Amino acid sequence: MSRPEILMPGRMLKSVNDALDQRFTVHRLYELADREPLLAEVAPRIRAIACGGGGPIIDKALIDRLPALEIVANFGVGYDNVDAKYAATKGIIVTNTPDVLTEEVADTALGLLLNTVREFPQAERYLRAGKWPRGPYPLTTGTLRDRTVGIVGLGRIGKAIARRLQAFDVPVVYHNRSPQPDVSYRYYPDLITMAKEVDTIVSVLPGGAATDKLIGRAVFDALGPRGIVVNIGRGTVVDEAALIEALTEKRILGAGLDVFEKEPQVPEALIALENCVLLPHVGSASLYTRDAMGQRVIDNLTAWDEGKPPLSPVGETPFTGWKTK
Ligand code: 8YV
Repeated sequence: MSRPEILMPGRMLKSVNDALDQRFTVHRLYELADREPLLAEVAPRIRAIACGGGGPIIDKALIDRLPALEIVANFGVGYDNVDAKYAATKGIIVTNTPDVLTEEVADTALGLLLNTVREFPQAERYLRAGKWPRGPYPLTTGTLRDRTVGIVGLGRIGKAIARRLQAFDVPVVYHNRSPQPDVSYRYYPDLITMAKEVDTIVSVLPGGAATDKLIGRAVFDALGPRGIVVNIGRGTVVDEAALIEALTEKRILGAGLDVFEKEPQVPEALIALENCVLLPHVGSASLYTRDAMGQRVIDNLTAWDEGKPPLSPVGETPFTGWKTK
């Protein structure tokens, strides 16, 4: 029997490439200056896609070109790069990589929050610039000691962040579309109401139309001049232009961002600001965790190849059986 043919539109980890090559015929679009001839030739035979955030979008147009497609295995817990709703209408299963990155991303969130509040990157720049002998780094206005953190999007990662904050003795509340049954943190159905009552927001929300620019001017003004905003979810959730204004006018105290609206582009205006800490989307970016995420992609595709249920189908495409098996 011939090996199943799968499409890899963007670059993926070596471990993923090696494992997939052993089992499948992999067509790598990113290696080509013009992807069209190969895509046109292989499209009718493609039964799976292996992809990830930062690579080409798996949209309706691409899905429509692949009539034999059964599974889209995404590297990443977020899958705003895949039109999962449309895939569902075609009986295609989309999988992601939850759980294996939860603790890593929560670690990053705490690091980013501390760095933002206590200005550690700025203090380090001060030392490296040789300024310490001329006097100590100024005392920071911000501290975690008098803060209450409102988590926006209390899912698996949000809960791991909340657990860490509890260990830091920092009170936690949250805003979600619906309350979570397994936690005792105070729930706010309304984001602005929560923002008025806390001084710190950590967003873990996924991207997509439902969350687009949810955190904007109204939220910043509700937080007020002590306000800190940390975003570890998706950049599109924060209105970047409004954030730049709020930071420039000191209507909030600071921001810590691991994600941006148009990655890898980061607005110059943001880079120029001292009251924010900026990371190049490294929330899950350790070898340890990225390998585990890669293994999950491999496991989902292997399960499909063996006719078994996928390990982690996304909510839009619950598994009820494979299209052709
Ligand atoms: C990855 C992420 O950086 O899992 C996610 O949703 O944002 C990150 O862990 C991203 O998926 C890389 O492709």
